[in-house]
Amino acid sequence: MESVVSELYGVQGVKFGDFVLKSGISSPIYFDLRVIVSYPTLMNQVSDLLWQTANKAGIKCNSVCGVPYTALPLASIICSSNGIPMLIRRKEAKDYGTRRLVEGTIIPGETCLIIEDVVTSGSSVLETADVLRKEGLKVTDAVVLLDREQGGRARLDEEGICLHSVCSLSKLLEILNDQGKIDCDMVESVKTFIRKNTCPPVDKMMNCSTKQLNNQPDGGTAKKHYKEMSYGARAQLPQIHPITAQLFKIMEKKQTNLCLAADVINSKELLQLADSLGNEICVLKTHVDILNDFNPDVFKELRAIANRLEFLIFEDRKFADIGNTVKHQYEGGVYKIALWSDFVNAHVVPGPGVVKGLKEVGLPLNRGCLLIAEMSSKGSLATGDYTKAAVRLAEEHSDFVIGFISSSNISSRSEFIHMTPGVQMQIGADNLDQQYLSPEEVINKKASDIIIVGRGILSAKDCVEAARKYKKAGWEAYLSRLSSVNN
Ligand code: S5P
Repeated sequence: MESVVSELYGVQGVKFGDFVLKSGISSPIYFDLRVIVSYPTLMNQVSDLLWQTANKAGIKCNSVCGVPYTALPLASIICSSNGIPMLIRRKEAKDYGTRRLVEGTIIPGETCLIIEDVVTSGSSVLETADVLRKEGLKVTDAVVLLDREQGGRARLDEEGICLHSVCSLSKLLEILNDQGKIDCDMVESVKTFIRKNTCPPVDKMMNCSTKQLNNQPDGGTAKKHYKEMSYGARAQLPQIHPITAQLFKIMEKKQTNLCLAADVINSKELLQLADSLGNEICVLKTHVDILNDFNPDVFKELRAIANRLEFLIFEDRKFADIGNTVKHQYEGGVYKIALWSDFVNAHVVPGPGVVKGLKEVGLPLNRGCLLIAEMSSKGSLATGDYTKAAVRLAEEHSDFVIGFISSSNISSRSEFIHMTPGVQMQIGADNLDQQYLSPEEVINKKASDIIIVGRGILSAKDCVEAARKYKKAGWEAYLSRLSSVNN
């Protein structure tokens, strides 16, 4: 193993320095094991070690599946050298209609062994296990080249998966230190980083205070997920999209989970609302196409207010066309939405193309997108399998999709945000089939994250006072949700 560790260091599969992770956290160590595909001898050695580890543990399996993408070629080598059937998990379904997520012959009831390169929180292994289990396969073990010792083992254990690692991070540090490749200061700095960034087991997390949870980077991606986690803690999750992280931080700092649906038809009124209610909200939602007097300067001003008062802008465009069309609708036309809107939303009815099209424009600009998984209007067709398909689509495009428009919490992944429209203090309906739930119902009972309020605020005599009332009600519902599950 020593020689493999040395080789990994030599090909820069493991690097030391100052790296900013996707979550924004600064790390002294970085793994990029994708590079090993360029070194066939090393690939064979790593595959060999993985298989030896499985054998030593006495694992019996009918097939092997590598977590995409880095572990795919490792699984291929293992299967080919040892005569074992392989399964390939697709990250993206080939066709949305038939949705084959696993390629290969699946015999329900058989056992499949998962192979992975690096385990941190365990979420990638769990995702693959979920997909395999949904196909009727048993998943009881996973073999990994490197365990970063950040809580992944305990989390997988809770999900009935035993993790076997070829090497732990502590062992890797020891080997590289013995070989004189890193000094003792670096070893300490990495160990300190790991200590501070370890996910606690779920049972311990249940006893954590909100403050403790805020310091945990990955406390809630496990079974007891974000119902128990503070917004601040979720901002630190390793897989979090930068927009969602920013949003959670704003929510925690301003103590608000209120989004204003600024459904006004006059630009001046829109800017005045943004200015006077900006302190109370985390998001301002626009419908740019209802403005009678749109001009691009309005959105320059709106952006300036958003930056000053710290809220995000969400253009509720509800894209619903083929990828090529939505790309133009998002980027161009009169409104140039991608220029000023932090995130947008899309219907999933066209299939993955709508997300792919929007992503081409939004990803380079660091924008995000919500998928409309449910609607607040009476008789909505977005229910059942349609809602589930939206969740799957979000999971397949989590580099761009930040969450959902939904009436409740519909995904187990803590990095997704849920925003719920149809909120007023009084449960009821309008005369055009809009249906209303209370902030308490939406945030505490249904475990959504953000209430979207339009006329509840806009029709009030004093909009600022009404916004404060909704802000308080939404925040109190959130606090009582946290305390009811963490006590
Ligand atoms: O299902 C939905 C989705 C959305 S985004 N139901 C909704 O009402 N919305 C939007 O939320 C709608 O377009 C409007 O801007 C806002 C609700 O406004 P209210 O006045 O009924 O609170």
